[in-house]
Amino acid sequence: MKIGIVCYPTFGGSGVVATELGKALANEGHQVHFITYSQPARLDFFSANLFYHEVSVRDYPLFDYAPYESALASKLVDVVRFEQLDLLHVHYAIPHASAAFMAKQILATYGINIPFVTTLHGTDITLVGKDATYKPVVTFSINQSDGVTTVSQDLKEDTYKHFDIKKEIKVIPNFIDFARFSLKPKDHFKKAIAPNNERILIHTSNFRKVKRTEDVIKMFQKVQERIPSKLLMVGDGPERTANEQLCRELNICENVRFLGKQDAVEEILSVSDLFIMPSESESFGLAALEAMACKVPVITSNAGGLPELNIDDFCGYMCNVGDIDDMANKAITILSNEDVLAYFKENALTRAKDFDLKKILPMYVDYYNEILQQS
Ligand code: GMT
Repeated sequence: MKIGIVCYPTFGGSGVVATELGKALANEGHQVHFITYSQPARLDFFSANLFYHEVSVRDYPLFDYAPYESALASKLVDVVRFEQLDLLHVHYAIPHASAAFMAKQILATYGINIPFVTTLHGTDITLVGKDATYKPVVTFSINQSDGVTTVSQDLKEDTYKHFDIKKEIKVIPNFIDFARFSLKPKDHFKKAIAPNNERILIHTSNFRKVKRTEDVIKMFQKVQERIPSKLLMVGDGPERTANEQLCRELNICENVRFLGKQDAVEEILSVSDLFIMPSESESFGLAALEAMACKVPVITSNAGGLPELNIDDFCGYMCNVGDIDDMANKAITILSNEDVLAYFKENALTRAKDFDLKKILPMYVDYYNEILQQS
């Protein structure tokens, strides 16, 4: 197959899933064309089956806001025509699904029928898409998609609840590539971070409000009072400065390190004992899955699709959103006994294996074939 992939080429979860999916499809012999405004973060190598087409937006003094959606639709028309693509797969509804719809209409005037699949990732539905500013366009472009997938059953139900959707939605969960995410021998990291063999807790995210990073710090403050421990905060975003300030107020700075964005997150996860994800809303929780693949148990909220990933009292625990005391108590349960910790670590890996790329990739390929047959 010749597949065009459209995504946000940033560090966000939807861009990561799109890029990893494209790489895996290319490995299987499909030809994959990424069409984005910059090179996706994890696509910095050569592969015979991978192509990158940059969408450049012309600036003009008249524009307060450059019309990215029109530039993307025009680029899609160009790439589909000249690379003879079979199918487009757009990740994140806004503005990718509506740009694909526009491109499809234009291509029809050339006698070309190109089906497009839209994958909804979470905030395109739960936060941004629901907003009246975008809702009519999101509803229309989902209904016009030839195929629609969500990354969890919960997101599927949310989509039907908040939008007037006539299309059947297929659930295809996030996946993990064990070739990259697995326990790495990084003992020297561990010694540097926790010289006295303290437990290491970790959080990775884009530090937006929805991630409730403040809860991570507040629960950690309680944990470190009972168990010698360190906290690693990986990533960057709007809440980081306030979080650093909170650490000063709580007088725990010597036990907390803000590492910023990290490429080799699997190496840092490999020295960690517990991953914390207290999100207000989370359609799947890819970052938690990455941790589990590196044998790190997780404490998550029970929001959104997290119960479809985290099994309570097996690979970690789930707590109500904002229940910092419960999160701290459960963390102490996992961390205070060597055997208990080993049990949860083993189970984290066992659960992650349910989302092995090798199991999930065929679901996408089968779905593409189904859509191609219908159109
Ligand atoms: O988590 C983020 O803030 C990034 C966001 C995105 O769209 O880039 O991630 C969403 O998509 C991921 C991949 O499908 C999911 O694993 C995340 O749970 C989801 N984030 C939210 O729903 C908040």
